[in-house]
Amino acid sequence: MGRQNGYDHREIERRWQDQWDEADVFRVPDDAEDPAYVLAMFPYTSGQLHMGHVRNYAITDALARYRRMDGDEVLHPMGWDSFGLPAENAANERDTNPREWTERCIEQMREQFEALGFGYDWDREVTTCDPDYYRWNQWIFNRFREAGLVERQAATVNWCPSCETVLADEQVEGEAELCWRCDTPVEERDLDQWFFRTTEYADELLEDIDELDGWPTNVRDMQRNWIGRTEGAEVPFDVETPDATETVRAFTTRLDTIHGATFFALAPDHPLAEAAAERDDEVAHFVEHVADPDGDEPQGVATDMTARNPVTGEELPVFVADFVLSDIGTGALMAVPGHDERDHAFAQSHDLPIRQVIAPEDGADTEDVDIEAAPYTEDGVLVNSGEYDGLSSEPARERLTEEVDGAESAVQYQLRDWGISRQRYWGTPIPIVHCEECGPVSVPDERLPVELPEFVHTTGNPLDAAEEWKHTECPECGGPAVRETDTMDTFVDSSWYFLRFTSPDLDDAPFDVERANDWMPVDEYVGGVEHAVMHLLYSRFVTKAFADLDLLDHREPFESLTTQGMVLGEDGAKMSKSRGNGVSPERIVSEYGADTARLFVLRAARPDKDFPWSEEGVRSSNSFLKRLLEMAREVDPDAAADDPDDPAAEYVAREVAATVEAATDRFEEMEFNRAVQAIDEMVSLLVRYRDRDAVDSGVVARGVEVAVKLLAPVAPHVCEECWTALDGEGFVAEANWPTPDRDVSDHEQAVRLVERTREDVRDIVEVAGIEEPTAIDVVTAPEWMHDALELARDDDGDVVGAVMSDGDLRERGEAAADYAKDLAAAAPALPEALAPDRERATLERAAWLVESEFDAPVRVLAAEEADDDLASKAEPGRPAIHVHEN
Ligand code: ANZ
Ligand code: ZN
Repeated sequence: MGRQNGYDHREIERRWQDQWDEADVFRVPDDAEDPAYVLAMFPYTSGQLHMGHVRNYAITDALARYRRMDGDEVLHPMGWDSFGLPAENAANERDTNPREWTERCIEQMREQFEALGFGYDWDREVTTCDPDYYRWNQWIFNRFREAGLVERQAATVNWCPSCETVLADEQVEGEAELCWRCDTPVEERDLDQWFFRTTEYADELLEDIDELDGWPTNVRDMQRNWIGRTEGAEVPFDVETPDATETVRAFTTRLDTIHGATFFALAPDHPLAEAAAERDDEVAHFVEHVADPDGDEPQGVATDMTARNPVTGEELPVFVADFVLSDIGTGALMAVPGHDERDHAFAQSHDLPIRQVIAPEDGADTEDVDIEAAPYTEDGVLVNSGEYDGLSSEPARERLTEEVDGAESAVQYQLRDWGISRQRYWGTPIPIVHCEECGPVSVPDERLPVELPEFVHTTGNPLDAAEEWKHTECPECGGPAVRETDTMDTFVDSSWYFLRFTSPDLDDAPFDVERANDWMPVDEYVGGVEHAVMHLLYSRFVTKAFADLDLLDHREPFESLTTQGMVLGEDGAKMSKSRGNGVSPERIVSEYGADTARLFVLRAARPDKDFPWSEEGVRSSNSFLKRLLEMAREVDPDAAADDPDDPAAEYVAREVAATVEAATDRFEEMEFNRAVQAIDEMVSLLVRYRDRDAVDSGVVARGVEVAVKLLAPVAPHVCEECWTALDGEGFVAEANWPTPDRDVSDHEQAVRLVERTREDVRDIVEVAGIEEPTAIDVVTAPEWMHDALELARDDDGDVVGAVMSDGDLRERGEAAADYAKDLAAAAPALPEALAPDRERATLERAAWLVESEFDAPVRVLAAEEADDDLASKAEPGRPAIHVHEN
């Protein structure tokens, strides 16, 4: 069957997969001596791999296999991110339950992974929906709660009044915000929700980004923005209510504008706003019905309170306004319509004064700015600000922070605590029991896991409907109590799974502290950029919290991060069902084999770049593999390859050594595309060399062996097959990574010399219209020119002087003087040239390439051996050439 493609990929691939498995090639001991941890973001269990997955997992597999051959003990595990809403939806659509559905998906995906030949240590498989895994989410919840990192707060959620349930954001459809099940308009509700206090770590999460130099810049920037630290000040305002004077602090980034404050505003749920609502129906109505911070027009309502500006002593009206958010700063602000957009809009709609207190730095003329028409929001120079007039914004802020009574510098973060409550079935039950007497009580560790009850099809949260499960007794007082029916956000599962892989079967702790310390941090983490913020930030938070709980010595989980680019459709657009430009991994694997699929996705581009699918590229990857296998089957594996006398053989041997070096560097950088390119070029050279008359078969055998080893991380099955043909011992997957068997430090210069010489020959043949060259002379420059070049290169001023101050060179007379002038003209960009003997040896070794191209014998001559006219045209790095013809 698969034979039509040159080799029976199906048979070969299955056979090697079985053999790796039997020989435990990818098992890694717990206590490795040279631990390397290579990890791909584990997949959500949708049941289907797409090309993006193939690429993601081919990247880490190639890296892991390379590191293993290079001597590391590599942890390269795989698991399943298997909780989440889609399983629940699928179960509802299909009359099954989320667990069965998920298990089927896992089976399918594991088979697909195996068919692709990914080398995972399956003994370490981790499945987040297993009670053996999620009990540790609960254990972690308990530890975090003890450490004060868990909080229960009211939060606004989507509520469908008809289904009587909370909806996830993705269950609210369209502009009209309708329930996905019953099309009822969704309402907002404040419910008590559980939070992990990520904000406790805001500073450290931000600061440590600076040290993540193995991470892409854009991801680091996205994390910085997400945390969103702003510096400012908090200032106390005395607020007069009908009953008392209260001090309310306001956060501001623009203390320099305080003379321009013309009103004061409170968030609708600020305690003083709520108190005002009790006194005033209009305020009450606004607080309950109107407040909508998403609306465009800022809205608000006046109150019976005033606030005293601590600098000017002015009485300012106090409003309750929807654009003041309760979880930013203090939930209260001083409004400066002259210099802030929202305050300006609000002032215009409520007919409040707009005052300019900042003028542009240059000009400093208030008349340049029409403050009624639009706010001036830049920094500038203070005006209308009493004794502060004339100061620039920045120093004014500093002085005011010092001089205003009770003012203090303050920072404000955009980062919020992590709301982990989900009103859904398919997740980790939050281990809390609500007791009327004791309030929310943690389920003690020894009663974990709190397992999910049986799934029932219902409109609301199935946990709410699980009456028997729900009613329990209070762990503290033994009285009747009700279980928490919220489950955890699935990002909790993925925030620490990389630790579980280090001791997956441990049953008295989530992970073994010592093992985790050994393996962590993950050396290379590879996944989609869509996780730049949430997953990666949560994982960093959890790692830091564990470190503070003495569960880990590391404070960052991922040393290096690669976000892989997309595999686009053949039309260059994102693969999608609607465009019909998708390519199924299953078809490619069955038509061409796993090795071809892997080779294609790795050679197409660097891991972080997008690239379009190309069936042509797939076919050419496939022929490359066929050719390698044919060569491996052809060569004589016993031929020795030590020191060939033939210069051509030596040329090839050097190219092989240089390829080893180049490909190794590329593997280190994960530039698999460039590694493959180097291997590809070397194989082409081997083919050309093999087809000559006189061949050193030892050199060819060594070259093929090297190609097979270098390609083994990318196309492992074919390479095992080649390895067997080469009489290799054991698996190529376990063979030693090759090292260069020759010094190739001058390889780059040698390549440049040979390339240039070949081009010069081509030019001469073409320009002179030579049809049948009979012989080609290549004449290298005399030694003294090399000396002159060296002197010129070492000198950084007077090149001619430097060259002519040398006695031997002076004796050369006019020839030396002319060359010195040429050098001076070209300086300082003087090329490095090989030493004369190396130059000749290099050309002699490469002569066969020229001979086979022009079908004429090549002589490499020293200047002294050639006629003067020709010799005088030679320069170091650029031999003179004469092409003879009949
Ligand atoms: C006076 C002022 C004058 C402000 C001015 C800005 C410009 P960023 O920079 O986004 O962090 N603010 C304070 N508390 C707020 C809250 N709870 N809800 C909404 N806005 C609030 O925002 C800081 C600025 O947002 C603060 O600086 C404050 O307005 C407002 F010409 O104070 B500013
Ligand atoms: Zn109780």
